[in-house]
Amino acid sequence: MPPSRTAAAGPALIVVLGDQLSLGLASLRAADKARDVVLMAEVADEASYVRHHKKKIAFLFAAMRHFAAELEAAGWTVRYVRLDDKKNGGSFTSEVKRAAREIKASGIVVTEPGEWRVAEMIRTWEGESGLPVRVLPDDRFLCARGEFAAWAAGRKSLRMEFFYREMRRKTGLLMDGEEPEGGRWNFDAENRKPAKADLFIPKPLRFQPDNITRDVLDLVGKRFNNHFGDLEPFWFGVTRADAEKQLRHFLKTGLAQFGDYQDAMLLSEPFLYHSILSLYINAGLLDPLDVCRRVEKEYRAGRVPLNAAEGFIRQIIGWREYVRGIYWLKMPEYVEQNFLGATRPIPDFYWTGETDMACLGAAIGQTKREAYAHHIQRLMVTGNFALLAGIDPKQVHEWYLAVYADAYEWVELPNTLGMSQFADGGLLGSKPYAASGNYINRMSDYCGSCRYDVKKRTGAGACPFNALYWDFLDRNAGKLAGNPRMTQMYATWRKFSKADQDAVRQDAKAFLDGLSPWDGEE
Ligand code: FAD
Ligand code: DLZ
Ligand code: SF4
Repeated sequence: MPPSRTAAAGPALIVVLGDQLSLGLASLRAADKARDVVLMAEVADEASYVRHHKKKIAFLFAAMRHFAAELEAAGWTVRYVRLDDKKNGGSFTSEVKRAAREIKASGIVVTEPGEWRVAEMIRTWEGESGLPVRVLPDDRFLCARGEFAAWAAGRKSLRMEFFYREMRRKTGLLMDGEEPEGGRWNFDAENRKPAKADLFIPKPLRFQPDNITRDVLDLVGKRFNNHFGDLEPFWFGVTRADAEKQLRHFLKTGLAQFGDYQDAMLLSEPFLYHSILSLYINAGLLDPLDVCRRVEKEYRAGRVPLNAAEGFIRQIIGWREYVRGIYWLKMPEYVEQNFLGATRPIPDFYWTGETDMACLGAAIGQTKREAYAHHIQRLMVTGNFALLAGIDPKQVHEWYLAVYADAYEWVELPNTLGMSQFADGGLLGSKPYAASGNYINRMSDYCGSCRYDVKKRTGAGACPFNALYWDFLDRNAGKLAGNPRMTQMYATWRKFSKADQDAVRQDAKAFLDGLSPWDGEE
């Protein structure tokens, strides 16, 4: 139901945000197609509050324009504000006020946004417009915010694994009656294989930009030229139909191997067996539950193994839902957390990609080109380095929010600040994801082409991850040595000779002192 109104009242203004591109959106379901007006707006404030990757802005604007056309074709009246429209006031609030006034709206309806910042903005709309504002729950997620808060209440530990089991039971996905399919909830132990470049590895589909997308590419090229990343070649899908094609392509060519090689990294294969679906799911072009049901169907039909189907479904109904729950449970304080007291500015090479550490060069170079890196690159290369080097977690968060096409704060922040930087002191993970060069060498082919020697801990040419790893443990012993999951690592560190410990400290300090902080210019 739209806001209450009399027979003579004007239409409701239905605000659809850039990541709400779903035909079944709660606010559209609540609207009267014959009478209400949908507002979608490209606004400068949203495009520039962090320096979003050019491809991310282009993807979202092109997807928004195509979605508006899809709504119009389905009979909706859509008021679409382009970034370069002369009267565009540059913010959600200015555009909502202007539209409400011009259409003589009787009220405003919006589905709850993905970000705290935008939720705070929406709170002001009633005062700004003088109209009633209805905010509807975003039921594209499986677990409502209140449901997550109820699950979390009174628990000592909010581990994802227990939440995930609830979601399996709730959806019935991969269940065998009351029991998990295959007798276990989690088959991760089977998902740790390194990959070899001679495997057959599928490539994500590449979509040709149509005229609508070409217009957006011209606009982004002109207006956001100083933002991070390459705009072209632009090959992302921008419609529901494109996203559906990529989903089918993944089910057919990638899913079966997804589990086995989930943690692997290869120089020549940025996408490996990953789905490249997060940008479509997060923008609303694919429904997460539908994606999971289709994955289960592949397993039930005997076309993919259980470790692949379970691993994939866990990422969506487990991790994705869980991080969203944590975000809304803990914001706004969450973004300020800095458990390890890390204060070093982010090094310039995160923005320039210029580093002679081959692993970081590969992950950041690929991020610049594609606005994409897979989970282990984000967690164990760029994230691990920032953690070991003691980079300010807020700066790390702003980097991740800007550079990936799938990044919205509700999903990016808990992954970065919590999982990757341990800045929440262990809410998301029981120990920091800290690793030396040995892990990267085991899971990738990066080290072979690096000027550093991954086998060397200290001295000329030693892999920087090695001294940094031990120095990280040493620097943070007061906070981490009591962690039962780190006992083994601290025991090893204590066995180092005094001279070896000093060499680690000295090399780490020299390396960290040599980092150039980013000065705002690429
Ligand atoms: P696949 O590997 O094919 O996984 C399938 C799907 O599972 C993804 O499409 C995604 O919807 C979901 N998924 C997987 N892992 C996670 C996770 N940890 N949290 C939430 N959903 C997950 N994901 C984002 O969607 N947006 C972000 O801004 C984001 N920032 C991250 C920052 C850091 C530091 C880290 C470590 C992870 C981040 N992730 C983020 C999670 C994950 O890296 C991406 O979802 C994944 O790489 C997207 O690529 P894909 O679609 O090929 O995923
Ligand atoms: C990320 C983004 C960008 C770059 N631009 C817009 C925009 O112009 N219009 C819009 O409606 N949404 C945009 N977004 C997404 C929002 O910043 C925000 O992340 C979501 O609305 C979630 O609250
Ligand atoms: Fe990265 Fe060290 Fe391997 Fe070089 S040797 S690629 S810096 S892990």
